[in-house]
Amino acid sequence: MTTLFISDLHLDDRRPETTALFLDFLQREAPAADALYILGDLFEFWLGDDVPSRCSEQVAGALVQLKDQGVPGYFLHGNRDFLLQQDYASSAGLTMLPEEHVVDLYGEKVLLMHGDSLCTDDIPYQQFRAMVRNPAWQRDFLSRPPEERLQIALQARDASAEHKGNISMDIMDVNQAEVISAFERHGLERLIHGHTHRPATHTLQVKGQAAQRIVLGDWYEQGSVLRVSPNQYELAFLPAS
Ligand SMILES: [Mn+2]
Repeated sequence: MTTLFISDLHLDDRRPETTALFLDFLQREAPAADALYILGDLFEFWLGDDVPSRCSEQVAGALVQLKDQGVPGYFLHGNRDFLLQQDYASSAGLTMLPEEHVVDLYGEKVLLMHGDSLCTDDIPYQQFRAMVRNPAWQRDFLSRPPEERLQIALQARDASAEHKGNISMDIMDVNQAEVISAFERHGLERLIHGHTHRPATHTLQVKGQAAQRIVLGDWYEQGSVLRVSPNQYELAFLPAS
């Protein structure tokens, strides 16, 4: 009995080795799991469900195959693939989750999120997030020709890379008050998220109770997975072959 959690794969046709590592994971490890949760940034960017890439098609095929083997897949948006919609999710057999989702893991309720909404010290990013999460902005973006969408996405990514290079590491991490407020909002003692690319298990106090925040790692240099079984949480790396 194991449930798998991953995030921040940032799949991109320019890095086929990461797609290969993920497809290998889907074939070797995932079929024995109870479920697979993808907590955002599965893809490096997403121009719309009508603009497929080689990796998005490969991944959809592999996830459908996994579902046929009896392992359901769940997806919630990251800050890179927030435009992924129902058409692609259906083609991949994925169930879409809201940005904060509570899952029952072997009797314990656990909060899942991507994690970018916790990084409230990064004000320019939060402004960008509010803009691109606006349905009117999304409708306008998706109505543009794919080539134009690509240009906008590349510009946004370059601006983000420049911005990340210019601000301190502390700002890119979660805001502690925001973390506590997420725990309190849901009345839970465990949170799993990604986004910060700082895989770790943090213990903290929320209203005098011990709480745990588990951060998934990214897949740039190697894979990262959280394996949850009754009474055990194992955060592990998947070596690139
Ligand atoms: Mn992210």
